[in-house]
Amino acid sequence: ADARAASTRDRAADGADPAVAAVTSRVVPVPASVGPGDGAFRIESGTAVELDADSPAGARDVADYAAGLLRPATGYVLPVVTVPAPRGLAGRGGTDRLAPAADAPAGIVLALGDPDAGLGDEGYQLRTSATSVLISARTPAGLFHGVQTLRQLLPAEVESRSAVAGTAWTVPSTTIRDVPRYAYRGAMLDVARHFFTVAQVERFIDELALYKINTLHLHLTDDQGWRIAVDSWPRLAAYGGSTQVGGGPGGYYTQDDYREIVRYAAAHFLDVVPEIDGPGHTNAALASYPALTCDGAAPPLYTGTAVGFSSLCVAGQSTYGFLDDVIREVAALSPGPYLHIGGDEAQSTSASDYVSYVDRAQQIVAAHGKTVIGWHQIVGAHPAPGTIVQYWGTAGDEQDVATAAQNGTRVIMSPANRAYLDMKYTASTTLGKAWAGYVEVKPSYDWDPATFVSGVPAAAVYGVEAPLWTETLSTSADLDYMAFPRLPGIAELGWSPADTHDWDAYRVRLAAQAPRWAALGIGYYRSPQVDWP
Ligand code: TNX
Repeated sequence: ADARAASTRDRAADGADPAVAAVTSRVVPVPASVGPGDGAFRIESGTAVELDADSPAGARDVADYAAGLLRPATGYVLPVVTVPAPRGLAGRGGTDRLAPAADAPAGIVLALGDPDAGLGDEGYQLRTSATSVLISARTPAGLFHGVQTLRQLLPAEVESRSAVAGTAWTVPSTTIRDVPRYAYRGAMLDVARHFFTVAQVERFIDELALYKINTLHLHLTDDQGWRIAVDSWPRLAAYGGSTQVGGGPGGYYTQDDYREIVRYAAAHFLDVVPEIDGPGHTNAALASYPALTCDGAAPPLYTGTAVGFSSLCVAGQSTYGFLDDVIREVAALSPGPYLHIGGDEAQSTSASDYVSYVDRAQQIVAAHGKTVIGWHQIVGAHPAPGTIVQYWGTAGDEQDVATAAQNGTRVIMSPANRAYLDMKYTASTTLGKAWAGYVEVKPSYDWDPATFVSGVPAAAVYGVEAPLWTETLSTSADLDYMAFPRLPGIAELGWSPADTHDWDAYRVRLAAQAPRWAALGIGYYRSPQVDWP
């Protein structure tokens, strides 16, 4: 019954263990290891969410979050209660004491501690008994991920925002020990081609958190719009943010708006990675400040969908002052470690200007205390120690990326023919693009980040990211339709151990998510590759 004795795949493969199947047939990403529990737990009207009285604020926040998730559908009070330390939870984090003390209220118990010293920054254990479900972790992030698993172990109606009568809120009997495969598990939202409001971004964050994604990459600037207020260059947002693809009004985030996105993301244990793309994809900036162009003439704002036509004047007098100001202000708004410098499709920049821009941008980002991420073309410059590149090719044979990775550059995997959420599913998908081919659900899941690019050592792969470009997408319903059902598959590639990878098993638990999406109001593509309920 030791969860560590066998991997999820071993247990699922023997097929004989219904306790394990109760988890592996429902939870995405599938947990690293699953075993039987000490009893099924049922949330009742008197259930409390418990934590140690001396728990830090981060753990209390997760307890409040968990109670807030479960209250609407259950209609229960679900008070968050603290247990005095002497009777407290420290011992419950251990592997031997599973159940709360006999006099403790039955409950959902959140315990900070590292029962086996292996849960790391994001791992957790979840153990059920007839009287409790105990989630233990070394960090609040781990507790939060454990709560997402608990959520998926409950009936899908738990996602309803109004009380649901007649449902037994039962968690199957299980013991789970779960740690992520990769530290970086991202999704990108392009808010430049179409602008998305703070509320729309927060809805997207909710969806990412459910699948244990820990990074939101925001593509903040492009030819069609500049979406973040920069106090030292105010026309970037005020003018450069005033339209979007198709000519709509566009928009931008004030610095307070952006802080709110960062706060909301942090409350869901996601970091925000801001991207300031350059030297290409910069028409909105050039239109706002003619001093950034080589001929001193501002181009008009752009509302089409072509790429590769714009470039900052790399040798121009204003360019690096502009870049330093922008990076300084954006870095100051960003508690996370990363800042993305773009670097893709610079087809209107000479090769030598490109190298000088990327090298200088890396220095500026470092001077403002952040680690650089850039699209993988930046390997053509001189990746600084620590720089991370984001691979968005399709072939997997890019020798320059392999060489950089062998020399220490880390790689985030976003192969466009697998991980791009804006690719059409089939020829009849009305939204999206098809330059990397059609990407049905199976190919989007059925690849290995560790081996996709030949010559990139597995240890150089830092994680995965699913980019959502928005030339063709302008509403939350559009985003949902392209992200679901592919986003959960990329999330599973990022979280679950490689040896759990199995399309036939995955498609079963993916199908089990559909009622949850229905309750959450997420419209999705009903791929014929999945037997939807
Ligand atoms: C390529 S991916 C781009 C974007 C487009 C996207 C559309 C990348 C780094 N650049 O500018 O929006 O394709 O799929």
